[in-house]
Amino acid sequence: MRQRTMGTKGQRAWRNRRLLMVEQQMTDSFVDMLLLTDPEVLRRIKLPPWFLLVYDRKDQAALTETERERFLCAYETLIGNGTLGALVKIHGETHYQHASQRFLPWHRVYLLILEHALQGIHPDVSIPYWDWTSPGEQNFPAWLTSVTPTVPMPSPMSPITVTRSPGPTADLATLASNIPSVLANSGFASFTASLEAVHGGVHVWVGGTMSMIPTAPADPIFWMHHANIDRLWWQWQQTHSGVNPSLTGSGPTSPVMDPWSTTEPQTRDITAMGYTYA
Ligand SMILES: [Cu+2]
Repeated sequence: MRQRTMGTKGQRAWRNRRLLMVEQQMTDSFVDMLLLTDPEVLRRIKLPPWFLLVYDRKDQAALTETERERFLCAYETLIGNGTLGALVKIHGETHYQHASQRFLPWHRVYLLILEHALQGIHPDVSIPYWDWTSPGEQNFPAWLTSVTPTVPMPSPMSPITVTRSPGPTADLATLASNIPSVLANSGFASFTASLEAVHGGVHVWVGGTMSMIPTAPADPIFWMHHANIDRLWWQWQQTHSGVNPSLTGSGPTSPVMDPWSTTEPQTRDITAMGYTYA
């Protein structure tokens, strides 16, 4: 959806996004430069339709052939230029991004960083979500089975070659059958803990590279799986407004999503972060 004239919400979204990008020092691409432009200026100039202020993340099963190709092209470019390896390395470090209330906000920031990098290659690309809660998607996406890249890692780490050993459909269906009760949790602590547990089950179901924390993000399915987790959080947020992580300390309870300076309150509204789920 193109938003040429922004209301208060649009203005707030733009300001929040600009803050995020300045903090994350993500201003090296021209897409980012455009996103940082004052909305009043953007309103006056003509831009092609791919320049979206709030873009959609789409169901991977609904992507066109061209959308698949452009996603994979951008992903492979980031493998080649070292961006992906650097992000994989961060996931293997201790940022208390698992088994804590940081899990959802931390991965929300993490995905956005990859997504902006992808958009630096192809501005119309976003991270598709793999909706394994849908019976039609309870298998490994066929268009990705032959995508098993080797990801160079920052020295002195060895490159990671993606492998998988997906389990049976019935096991993925069993994992997915937990989601209604996960979404029925009314407190954030119980919601995130149960969602993280199901999420871990899907990592193990895919197997290989995805089953280990230090290697998982090398597999493109990692990002699509996490986009689905992020989407489920977003879905839960619709009916639990104001129910947020309780992060006030340091380490596992820090509100700062290190190694970035984005804080948990900045991750609460995905449209303010520039995206939504289709
Ligand atoms: Cu994960």
